[in-house]
Amino acid sequence: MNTKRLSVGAAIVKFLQNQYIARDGQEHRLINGVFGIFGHGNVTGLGQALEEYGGRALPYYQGKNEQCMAHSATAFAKARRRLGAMACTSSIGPGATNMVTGAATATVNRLPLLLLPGDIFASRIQGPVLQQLENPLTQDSGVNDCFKPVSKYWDRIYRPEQLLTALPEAMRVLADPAQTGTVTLCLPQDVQAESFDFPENLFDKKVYINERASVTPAALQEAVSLIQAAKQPLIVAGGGIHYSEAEDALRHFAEKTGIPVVVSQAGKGCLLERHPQCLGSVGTTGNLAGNQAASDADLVINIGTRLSDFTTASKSQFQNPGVRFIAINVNPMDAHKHGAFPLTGDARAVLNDLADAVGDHSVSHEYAANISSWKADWKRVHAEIVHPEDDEGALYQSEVIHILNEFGDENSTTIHASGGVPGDIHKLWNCKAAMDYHSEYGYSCMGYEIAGAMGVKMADPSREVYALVGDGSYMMLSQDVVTSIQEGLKITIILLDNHGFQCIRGLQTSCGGKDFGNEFRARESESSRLEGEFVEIDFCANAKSMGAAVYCAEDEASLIEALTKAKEETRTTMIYVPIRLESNIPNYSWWDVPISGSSNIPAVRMAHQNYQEAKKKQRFYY
Ligand SMILES: Cc1ncc(C[n+]2csc(CCOP(=O)(O)OP(=O)(O)O)c2C)c(N)n1
Ligand SMILES: [Mg+2]
Repeated sequence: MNTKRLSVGAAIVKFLQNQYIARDGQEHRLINGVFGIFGHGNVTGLGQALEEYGGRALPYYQGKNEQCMAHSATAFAKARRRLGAMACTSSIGPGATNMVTGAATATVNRLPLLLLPGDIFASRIQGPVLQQLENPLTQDSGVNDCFKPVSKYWDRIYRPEQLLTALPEAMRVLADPAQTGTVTLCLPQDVQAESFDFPENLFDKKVYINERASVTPAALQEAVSLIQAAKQPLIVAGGGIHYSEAEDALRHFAEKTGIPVVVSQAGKGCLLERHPQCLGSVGTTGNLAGNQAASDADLVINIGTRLSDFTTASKSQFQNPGVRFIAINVNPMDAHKHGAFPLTGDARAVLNDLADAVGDHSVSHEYAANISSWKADWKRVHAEIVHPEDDEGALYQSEVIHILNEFGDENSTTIHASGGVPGDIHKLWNCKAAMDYHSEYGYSCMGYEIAGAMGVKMADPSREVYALVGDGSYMMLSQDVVTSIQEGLKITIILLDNHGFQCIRGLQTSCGGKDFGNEFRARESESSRLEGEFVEIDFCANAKSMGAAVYCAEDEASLIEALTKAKEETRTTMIYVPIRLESNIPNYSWWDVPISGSSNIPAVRMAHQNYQEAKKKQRFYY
């Protein structure tokens, strides 16, 4: 066996440079670069190896916060439809644990992310290294064990030769659409610098082939029987359709059968809202039409969705007493949810086969007429929301979303993740292209927006990328403005200032609670609560100090002007928009948020009663 003597760090770099993923005959690089922040736990190991061997084949991108690195990498993978990922290297201790939130974000969203946190010495002779957490029970434990529950594959490399089995496992999991998520390879700092005679074929080009698996004819036939028996079938389209590039297959199947389509957050854009059969968003943040269809449906075909509580309105959305489910999903866990008849396979492959198998079956004229009329109802309400009569004063968030929606085109992508934006935008946004809406709503992680926007721009530099971010989320993580300037990755940040965590305040007060702890107000001496004046935050100066171009917008005209100027800018730009504290969008569904039944506050007790009543609509499907 021919061997090559390399350090562990160098072997990892050389290995990653030769990993590919292929689908439909097209090859893509699996690992497209490494984000990193160095410390003693990686600078002389993997860091040195990246300097010596990385080059253009595995470029290094300097992070500013390890959590952000993971978010950028995750957004990159989402924008590449899982046909490409990034790695992140950190030092030991805090650098590593800063990535735990990012790891969970990727795994929850079923997106590939490779983490290479530094780890404490394998040899242990030097005693507790700086930043080591000691455990009196065992020395075989450390902070990197925190990655286990948030990873789809986790390993710690105590000896160089363990790479021979760990690296292929890591790649297999990253490249597998049913398994993918965060892969964590913990790298003790001494092992990173150790040398070994690695077999040369470890560095051969390797292609992981993403086969489009379908299901048996018998399974298709069973699904067809369920479809033929249904009077009001409905498709719930999720992100898996994007990952499978199955948008055309979905449209074809829907048009052939007349079955309407509603979309989860990740499923936005699978069928554009302008299509007569697309009823838009469903569930807790669903719109009038989508939720009407979902409430009545007697057969729900879930495609590429993990059925989060927002999609199912905490299992209260599907109210037809006889409702049955079919699920098309690469992931068996998702395919079996809600007692569905499972079609475990690739969305495009299964949809195409199902379209053939279903023959010329189509929904009734009566149902088709209902679909059109629900859609028309929502169109009217949508217009009222985005053009409010009461247009004095600051813009509503709904107006900002609509103006951006109108301004953008097929080549722009808008990113959102947390705060009040996801609920509003899920209802209001009319997609112009499959990938113009990027939602991280699996983990709804504050701080994802700016880092994520940068990842999307890296994945496709030709796109105009917008981050819709609340003032709270901006304060949590905004330092990647600097990274975006450093890398020449222009993004446009739209900062929605409403003086605080307003969507949570809205939830609090709608549940009978008193206004408490959510707004950015000064502490008042008398009540000793945060009830004083709003604290003044100069967000424009903040963004400017990091190198961004900055515009302010207060009304429709100035927002359109700012968006026009921002589009002409070549560097990262922030548009600061003060918005109203309150929302003008009605709710068409429910979300399970428990409320105390023994509070002394009458409004809370009343809200508890309403909660108990609403909970009766919660169903168990098996
Ligand atoms: C990391 C993280 N911490 C806490 C939360 C809970 N949370 C959800 S929305 C929100 C408030 C967000 O404030 P802001 O970004 O200003 O948006 P707004 O609610 O004002 O629309 C909080 C604290 C979260 N989603 N993520
Ligand atoms: Mg806010």
